[in-house]
Amino acid sequence: MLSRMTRGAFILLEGGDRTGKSTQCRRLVEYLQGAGVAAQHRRFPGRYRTTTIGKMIDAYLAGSTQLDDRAIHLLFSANRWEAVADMKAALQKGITLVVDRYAYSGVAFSAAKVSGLSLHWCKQPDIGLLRPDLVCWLDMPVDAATQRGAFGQERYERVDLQRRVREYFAQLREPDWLVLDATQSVETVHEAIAQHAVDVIAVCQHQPLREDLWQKEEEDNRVHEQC
Ligand code: DGP
Repeated sequence: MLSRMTRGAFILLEGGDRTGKSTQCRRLVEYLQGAGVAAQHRRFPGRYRTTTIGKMIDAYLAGSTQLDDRAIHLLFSANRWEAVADMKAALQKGITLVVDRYAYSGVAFSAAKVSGLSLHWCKQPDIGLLRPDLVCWLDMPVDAATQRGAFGQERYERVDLQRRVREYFAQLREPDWLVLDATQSVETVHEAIAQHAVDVIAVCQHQPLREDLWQKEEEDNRVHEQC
């Protein structure tokens, strides 16, 4: 007998600080649940902050510990890897995950630091992670984001760094990303995300999970090096 088991979709919201990701994640989960879709909210490094690695990241973000830029980069990545089993289990149960930040933030924020870590180096530890079915990039000029409440309170909330983060998101952007002007109203942004999310959930429910983040690019690089 053919299995009628369907999987949930991995929907990711990415972007700089204060672009409205958390609000949009909550709105999308509420909308999907209201429409009868099993959906849950995850955030990095959020729910997974209870782990030893998560606590180290918290202490670093709060400024109570200092770490080498490479060391904290690897910890952020390890925090994603330790979440994989939980995420896979949820997706395979048919639960759609709406995720606030992931490896793209990981690369953009680390590469944006003055120590000048390359994009190539930053991507390495996340190669082979679960690949999102939909990436929504909430994009807005940094000057507009700084006008939003409480900007400047966290470690990375500096205008120069956020500008470089935005540039790195632009470099990481893939052709199938949904790019949203995050200066629009909450409702307008929500409607665009919700419409795409519903389409993606329908398309990917019978497809296997994609555990190959940045893998193709890495294989292409290897072939190129061998030529
Ligand atoms: P948030 O709780 O989403 O506001 O994230 C806290 C800060 O941590 C934010 O400035 C972005 C940054 N951040 C999130 N994920 C990563 C990551 O994987 N690597 C680095 N270097 N920074 C990250």
